[in-house]
Order: sequence, then structure tokens, then C-alpha cells
Amino acid sequence: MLIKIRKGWELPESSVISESDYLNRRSILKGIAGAGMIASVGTLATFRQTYAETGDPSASLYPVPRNEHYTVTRDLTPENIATTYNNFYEFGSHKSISEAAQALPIRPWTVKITGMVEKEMEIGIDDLLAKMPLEERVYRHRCVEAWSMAVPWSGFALKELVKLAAPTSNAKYLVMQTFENKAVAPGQRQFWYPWPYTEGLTMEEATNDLSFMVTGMYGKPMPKQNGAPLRLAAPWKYGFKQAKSLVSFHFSDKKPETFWEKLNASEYGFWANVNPEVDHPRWSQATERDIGTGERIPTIIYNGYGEFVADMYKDIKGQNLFM
Ligand SMILES: Nc1nc2c(c(=O)[nH]1)N[C@H]1C(S)=C(S)[C@@H](COP(=O)(O)O)O[C@H]1N2
Ligand SMILES: [Mo]
Repeated sequence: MLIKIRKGWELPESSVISESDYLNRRSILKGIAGAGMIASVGTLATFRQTYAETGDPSASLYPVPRNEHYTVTRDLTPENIATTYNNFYEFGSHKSISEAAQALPIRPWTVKITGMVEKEMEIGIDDLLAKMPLEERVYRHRCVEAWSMAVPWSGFALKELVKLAAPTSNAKYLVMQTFENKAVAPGQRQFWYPWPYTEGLTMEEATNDLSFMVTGMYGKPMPKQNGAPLRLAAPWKYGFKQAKSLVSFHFSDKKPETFWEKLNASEYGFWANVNPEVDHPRWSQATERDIGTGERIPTIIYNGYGEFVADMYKDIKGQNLFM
């Protein structure tokens, strides 16, 4: 029997039931948004919100056009689950941080670009958003704790930010850091954590097509608990690489020591590529729990994105690529 195996991102939209549902509603709502009508529909409803309604000056930018190149072969996680089951240690070391995270002020928000670049700069988030080509991408998101979801992120390709930064040829790594504000983030008063949250990618990873700077989800600006106003999605890596609420992009020739590496390098390394065959020292990575359906599903190497990213690792020897 011949079985045609399609790549994850080639599957027709009809295979993603709740996603197409979401898109249908979205196009209907786009049509009525201009007429100023109030829409009352289910949890995946998306309509153009305003600054006045949300207090977020980027609200009217969304929804953004979807990049059809990126889709998934499973149901989209319901918005109310993806926005209430979170990891964000700045606000607590448990999953229910969504209310506490509302204390984070996200305007004004300044992003610093420093290190091995033509010219260091500071840019306000709304000026940055105005310069970047915004699009929507549906990505899988796999936490090292073996739960996962599928999310329609809005944002821009990280390589666009790299282009704006104009790194010099000496730059080998892009180091990203989260805000520091003990007054609003109780977790940051816990001195045993190495704040600020720091993550990094090689320049090759940062300029890979898949690396995405997330600024919104479900056709709306990013909720604070998911990492507003700017967060990484590098979906072939475990969730802890996807640093939230970023304020700093530093280009360096030195590999950074990341937050989780400093805490426990033998469990949470720099590369952290998803691999079902390399177990965490304390649990198996062979399967994952879809937090939308509750189902256990097999984990896929590079979280299903091998065709995009596996090449980057073929010559790296003697390093733990999957931890
Ligand atoms: N600044 C910061 N970023 C972070 C974290 C964190 O604690 N602080 N947790 C990470 C982990 S472990 C995961 S799984 C994802 C969770 O993102 P989500 O809540 O949007 O699903 O955020 C990542 N980014
Ligand atoms: Mo995670």
C-alpha cells in the first residue's frame, strides 16, 4: 500500500478543524468590522479591536494576513486554554499566572539592540511594529514538561529584526532578555533565580525562516501572560527557549549562558531541540499531552519542523543538541 506522507506544513486547511472554523469566523468578522457592528461569537472569534477598548495602541493592527506556508495537522488549541495555562516564572512557578501578569506595564516599551551591530539603537515597540511586516503563523508549541498546543501567532520573522539591527560579521549569537521589574513581578524577588530571563540562538538559527517574533495571538495583540509585547517562537525547540516580554537583543561572539542552563545545565541546555528519543533525566519525551484535547500524542523530532531546521545541526559534534 502506498501512503503519501506530506510534510506537516503542506496539509490542507480542511485537516485543521477548529482552525478553519476560526478562519471562517475571522473573514466574516473582518467584513463587518468596518461597519462598526458588535460581534458576538464563540471563543475563537477575532475582530478588529481598538486602542480605546483595549488600552493597547497596537490593537488596530490585528488580525494580520495569514502565511499559509505554516500550518499544523492538529486542532488549534482553544484560546481560553492557551491564555490561561502558562509558564512565566516572573509571575510564579505554576501555570496560573495569567491574572498576576496583568500587573506588567507594556507601554511605554523600549527594545534595545546592542553589541556587534553597525549602530546600537533603542526603539519603541510601536515604532518597531510599524517597520515590520506582520503576518500570522500557526505553530506547534511543545514544552519540555511534555505538554503542547497549537497556536495562531501574529508577528514578524526574526530575520527582519536582525536585518534592522545590521549585525557585523563577528556576531555569532543573538542573546535575548526579558524585562526586569521586581515591583510588578513577584518571581523576580526570588533571588535564587538568575534574572533577567535570558535566552539565545545562533545567528543561523535566528535567521532561519521559522524563527518568529510574536506580537499577538488569535488575531489580537499578545496577552501579557503569553509574553506581551514581544516574545520568541522557535517552534522546533522546547518552550523554555521562547523567551517572553523581551527588552533586549544583544549580538555577541560568545555563547550566552541561559536562565535555565544556569539553574540546571544537565536538564535544560542551550540547544534544546525537540526529540522524542532523548528523554529528560526525570521523564520520557516520547509523547506529549495536547492541552486542548487532553489527548496523549507522539512527539516528533524537531517538533515536526525537521525539514526546515535539521540541516543546521548536521556538522555539530559532541554537543547535546536535544537537551
Ligand atoms: N521570561 C520568560 N519567558 C518564558 C518563560 C518564563 O518563565 N519567563 N517560560 C518559558 C516556558 S518554560 C514555556 S513552555 C513558554 C510558555 O509560553 P506560553 O505560556 O505562552 O505557552 O514560555 C517560555 N518563556
Ligand atoms: Mo516550558
